Amino acid sequence: MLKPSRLSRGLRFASQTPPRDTRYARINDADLKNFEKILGKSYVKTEEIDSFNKDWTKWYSGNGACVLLPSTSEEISAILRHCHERRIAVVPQAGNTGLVGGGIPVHDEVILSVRRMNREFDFDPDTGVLSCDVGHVLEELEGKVGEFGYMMPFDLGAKGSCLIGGNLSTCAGGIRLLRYGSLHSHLLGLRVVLPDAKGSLVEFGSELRKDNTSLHAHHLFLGSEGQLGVITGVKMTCVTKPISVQSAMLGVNTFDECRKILRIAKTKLGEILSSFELMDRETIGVLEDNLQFSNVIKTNPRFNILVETSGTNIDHDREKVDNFLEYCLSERLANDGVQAKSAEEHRLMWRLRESATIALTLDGIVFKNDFSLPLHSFYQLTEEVRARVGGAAKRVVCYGHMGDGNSHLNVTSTKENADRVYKMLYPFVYEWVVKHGGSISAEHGIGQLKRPYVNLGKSTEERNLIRSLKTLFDPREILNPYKFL
Ligand code: FAD
Ligand code: 2HG
Ligand code: ZN
Repeated sequence: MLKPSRLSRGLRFASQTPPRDTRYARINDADLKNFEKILGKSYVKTEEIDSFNKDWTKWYSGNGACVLLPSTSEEISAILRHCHERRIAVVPQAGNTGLVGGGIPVHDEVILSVRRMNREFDFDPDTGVLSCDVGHVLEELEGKVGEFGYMMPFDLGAKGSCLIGGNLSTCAGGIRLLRYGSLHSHLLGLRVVLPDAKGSLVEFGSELRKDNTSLHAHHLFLGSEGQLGVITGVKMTCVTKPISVQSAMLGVNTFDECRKILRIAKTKLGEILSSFELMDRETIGVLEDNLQFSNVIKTNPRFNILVETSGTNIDHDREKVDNFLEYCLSERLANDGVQAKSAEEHRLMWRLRESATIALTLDGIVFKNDFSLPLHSFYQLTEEVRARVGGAAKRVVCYGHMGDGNSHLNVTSTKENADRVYKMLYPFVYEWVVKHGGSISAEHGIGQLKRPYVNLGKSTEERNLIRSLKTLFDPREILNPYKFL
């Protein structure tokens, strides 16, 4: 018989864990034998699976007793057919870098990892269309399409570990969205296996840029967090790799000035603007304290803005960035401005922004947030939270993709204070965001973290329609249960 997992339940606030649904079968030896018949013995793991049962944040740990590692859509179809018949709950998992516990079992769901789904790779340099399996690591895809003079239309700090399947399932955002739009702008088609009686393998869309011959149903899977079907392949557009990438940092006194600078960046940098990121003073503080990094801007400004441009002409782009900086300084919107003059300086600027997530983990407990907010109230929430939690928290920091209105407000605390800080934060921040016209998930998703709050601001009609869609795709509700659908 299967041994129970030795993992602890991790840090989980009791109110967020729904009880195990007894409609789901517990897997037995006969199930394992069947999985072994489909995949071969080596790809049905029951030992040393703790890393699949624990998420990146270490907040969530499941008791999935078995990890399945298929390498083809047909194998996934056979697995889902069996799980449908036996009503076994399944959690799809990709690179396991998600920040909301979406790819981790809540109880004893089987973990279906797509890590081995990385055979197909096809790229058409004329159209820029990529067709591939979903188990490719984002950074590796970036390198592969790079050989043809293209790049992926999005980029994340987790690029070295996350897989394109996970990116699609979370509808990942990242630092290039301002320029290239969301994954919806690039998706052309998907291959999906449904958790129905047949384990149906469905090809949605095509590799054509323009194809209005059906409903664009594949878009439903973007951001569906593994609750509608298992995505096994994708067809999407890539973008041409810029010849010139320029970065600059500005030191700014007030958030109001940051907003003005964003508008100026849009007009003065225009078509070459590719990122507009924010880090407040406290974010720089955590980088200095926990990673011993030093800021590129030496005057310890209240806000740091990191601007990037991507274009085709180095001299032209540098001149544009120079003019933009000069304008911001002469208008006294910024106190400081530095343009990266070398690849090393560019790397140092981005290292600051991309290391914030890691630096915070060294504080102890981290309460992560991922809000879309109208710019006029973007930083107000951080200030209110700072006043609200007072000395109970270790740190309240705000960074994020300001150009897209996406704030990553993170609050850290000691283990002893965690419960207190949690209660001060939730549901206060979620209600605040909805009241101010924002969204409680700009890019990371709902997962386990935000599940109790997913209906905030949503109408009954919308919720009912979405429930019906779930039932249509997953009639026995076996795929990623206990999550938001
Ligand atoms: P996983 O974590 O394995 O899974 C994520 C979700 O997708 C789960 O619900 C899972 O069930 C589902 N899933 C996975 N594969 C499939 C599949 N084949 N079919 C159906 N469902 C599936 N996110 C951003 O949006 N922007 C950022 O800038 C960003 N930066 C990050 C920086 C760091 C340092 C870290 C650790 C994370 C960051 N993230 C960011 C969050 C995370 O990297 C993304 O959500 C990423 O898209 C998850 O990909 P993954 O392969 O790790 O997926
Ligand atoms: C980022 O933008 C990621 O760096 C992670 O989305 C955000 O650490 C976070 O909260
Ligand atoms: Zn982000």
